[in-house]
Amino acid sequence: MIPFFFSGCGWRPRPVDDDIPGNHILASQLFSVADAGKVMYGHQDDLSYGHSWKVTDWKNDDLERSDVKDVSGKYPAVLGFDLGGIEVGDSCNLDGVPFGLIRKAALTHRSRGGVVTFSWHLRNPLTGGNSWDISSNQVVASVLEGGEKHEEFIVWLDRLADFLNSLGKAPVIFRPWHENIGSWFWWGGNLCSAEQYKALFRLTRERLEEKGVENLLWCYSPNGPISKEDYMSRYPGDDIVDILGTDIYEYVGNGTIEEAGERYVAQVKEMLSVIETISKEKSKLMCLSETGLEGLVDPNWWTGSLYPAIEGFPICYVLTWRNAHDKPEHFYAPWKGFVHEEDFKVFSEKKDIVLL
Ligand code: BMA
Repeated sequence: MIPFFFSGCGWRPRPVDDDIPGNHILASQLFSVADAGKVMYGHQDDLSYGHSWKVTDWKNDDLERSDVKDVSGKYPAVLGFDLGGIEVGDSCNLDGVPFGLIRKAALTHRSRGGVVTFSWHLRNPLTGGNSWDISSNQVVASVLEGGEKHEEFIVWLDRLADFLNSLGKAPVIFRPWHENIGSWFWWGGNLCSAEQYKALFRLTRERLEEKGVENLLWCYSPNGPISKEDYMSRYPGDDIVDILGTDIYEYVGNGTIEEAGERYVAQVKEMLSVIETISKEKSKLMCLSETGLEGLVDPNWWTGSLYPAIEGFPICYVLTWRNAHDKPEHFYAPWKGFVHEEDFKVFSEKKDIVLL
């Protein structure tokens, strides 16, 4: 938990000794961004692949390619990666990205002045399936103390800890157990009790810290929009969470693109208003941890939906999801040659949007 004090112009980390921990520096960086009324733009997997390319020889690659940079001339300020697969000792994550590349990209991005965030779509320890395997509602129970998979799960956490420790002093935002009010992951709303969920989050933080992982900012990111009551119903605790986030996507469904855009703007505003209230009460950072419109089917999505949805909220960053290189329709950020180029450029040049 990072101690904070109110400086008059915003919440900032308390001054600490000469040897300031990396996560305090990162928190300070994020608070300064939000205090200045700015929002960092982020993109998942940005340096490892894009819409129609991927890094193949990562050890000899300077990681200078980025779909966002191809379009705007700048890297995203925030870079997201997923650690799903690290728990079982795989060499690549669930989307085929080598963990060596993830480490190199994270360190490269940090050295360029950017911020790194990790999500974790880990396997299902009870069934052997993936994160989306919700065939049992006993999975969370099984990994908690006294559960049949507890010991094995500790090994999973230790493998995660080894990877995080291999980043040295580079601080990152860690965002496990996300979208936990819905019921599509094995840690979801109908798959465990609130107490079990909170215990899972606490176990994760405590075990990582026991293994010497102290350079993280921990983000809680339920799916939105939900009420304040629902958001707080599974909140793991002020000593566990550093950043309040939420994941909200735009879906077109059976209606028109215009209706989807209006619905999305209303939902994001509603959710960010709820989180803003909590963040003020608790002196916590806030962000829009995942968002997007798959395939960007609205040509004005950046200036017509995303920007109006987040404008004026003190979020330190917004992250759009990945541009899959092997699924042509599965993309959430612009790429060179796509109709969105111009609209994204206008968005990226707004005075309150930060790229690198
Ligand atoms: C999902 C999709 C999947 C991917 C997963 C983890 O939203 O993009 O294809 O495997 O995230 O990155």
